[in-house]
Amino acid sequence: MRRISTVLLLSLFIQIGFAQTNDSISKEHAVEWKKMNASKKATFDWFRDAKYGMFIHWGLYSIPAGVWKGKTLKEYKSSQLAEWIMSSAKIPRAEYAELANQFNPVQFNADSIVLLAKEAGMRYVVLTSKHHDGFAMYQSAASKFNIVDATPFKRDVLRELYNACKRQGLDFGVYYSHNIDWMDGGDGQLAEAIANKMNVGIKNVAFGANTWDPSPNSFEEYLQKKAYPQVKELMHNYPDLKCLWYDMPWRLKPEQSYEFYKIVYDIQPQVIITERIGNGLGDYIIPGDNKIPVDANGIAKPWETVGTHNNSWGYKSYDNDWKTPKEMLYWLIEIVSKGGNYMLNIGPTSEGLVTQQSANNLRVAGKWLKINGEAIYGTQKWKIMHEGPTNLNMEGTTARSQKGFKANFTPEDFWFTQKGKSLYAISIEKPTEEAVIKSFCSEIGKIKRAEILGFGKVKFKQKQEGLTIKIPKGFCPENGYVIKVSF
Ligand code: JFZ
Repeated sequence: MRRISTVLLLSLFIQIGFAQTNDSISKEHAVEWKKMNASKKATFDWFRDAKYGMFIHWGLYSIPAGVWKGKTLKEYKSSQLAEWIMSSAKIPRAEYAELANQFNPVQFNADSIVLLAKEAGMRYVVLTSKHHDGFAMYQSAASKFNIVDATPFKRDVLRELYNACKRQGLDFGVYYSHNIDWMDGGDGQLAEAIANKMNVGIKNVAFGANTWDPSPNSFEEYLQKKAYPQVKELMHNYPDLKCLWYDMPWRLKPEQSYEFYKIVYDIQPQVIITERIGNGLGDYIIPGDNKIPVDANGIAKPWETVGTHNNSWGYKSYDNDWKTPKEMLYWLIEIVSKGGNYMLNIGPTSEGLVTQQSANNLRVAGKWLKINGEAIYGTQKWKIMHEGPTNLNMEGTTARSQKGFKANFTPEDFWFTQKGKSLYAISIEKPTEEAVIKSFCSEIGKIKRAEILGFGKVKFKQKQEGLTIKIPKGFCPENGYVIKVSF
């Protein structure tokens, strides 16, 4: 069973790299794109400084929560992600749509979720405004299949989160599944892809398409009547967004990707767009889900790793493999030391609640950030990213769910960042009596001052072999600490 899902997911990952047709956008559009992309500098600067965000996957799939007709996703032998249940269990559209009648998350409170993000030390929030199931989590005039018109709840949760972010000083963006729409997306251009021989050498050309009960309309009709209008509504109705998280462009054509870029730009020119818009037209790179690039130096655009908190994006009732606070901190500092952003996901339940364990872990990591955030926010990568024996290769959601997260961090592990004239050495382990940071040897210049964040100035010796610091007696933080040095 495990075998099967590994193979499926592996082939999925391989295909995403080939997800585009061979042609590209017109020359005129390429020139236009460059101009639009270059005009977004202020948002890129914001993005690079913000570092840590909250992803929220929430929709009708939180009701089945990984179980359909008494069978878990495991038994459906396809994607194990809870938000993929409509596809994995091949649920007919009309039957899936009935979930809306039950969706009544009366315990949802936007302010407490945003407060949680804040306590976790996150600087921005991105909500799934519409996922692959086609259900909009906001009031949409373009499709009645939305939370206000189709549920007894009748509240626009996107609006509520948007407002709560404004009140509490966090930035906001939206995820929008532009290409995959199992409810209204027709065949997702599958027939055309086959006719154009896009399937040559590829195992599953139908990936992401609704093959079990596709809507009778054409994909073009879906674009014109639902997808483009919905993106326009989002841009008109929720001003000052930071980012638009398009996803899964498999089979999308270059000019279609371009249109998705342009309609956003025309209404909110500052919004930066994920690589997954397709066809190379993104403003920032997503190296993969739960995946940290081994070498980030070659990534020319800003980038963001997105991570699940357990091993699913949407709420999955039987997955309690939560990242511990230390694991979260590891992901964050490894990513930040390589110059990227980390957006960590929560998947609220169908009542609108965040699992207790998930919230607790986020808050513990947030406490660390309260003290040590100076070494994270607004920093840049240094010429050295890490020293010490720990060397993990974070290869994606499936790998983590199957192998688990096994790491023995040591007091010799340090990750580095820089800001102005200061360097930061970040540890996530309890210190021993003495800290030795080899990369801070005399060669890098004379260190004038050393300090432990949240503690104060400390004595140090800088030699050819590195910097040695006596750790103050009784200083023993469970999840590590930061040494700041200035020149
Ligand atoms: C996509 C979605 O299908 C999924 O439900 C979730 O929303 C996630 C954030 O994004 O899944 C992907 C997309 C791309 C890769 C992996 C999973 N990839 O490129 O490795």
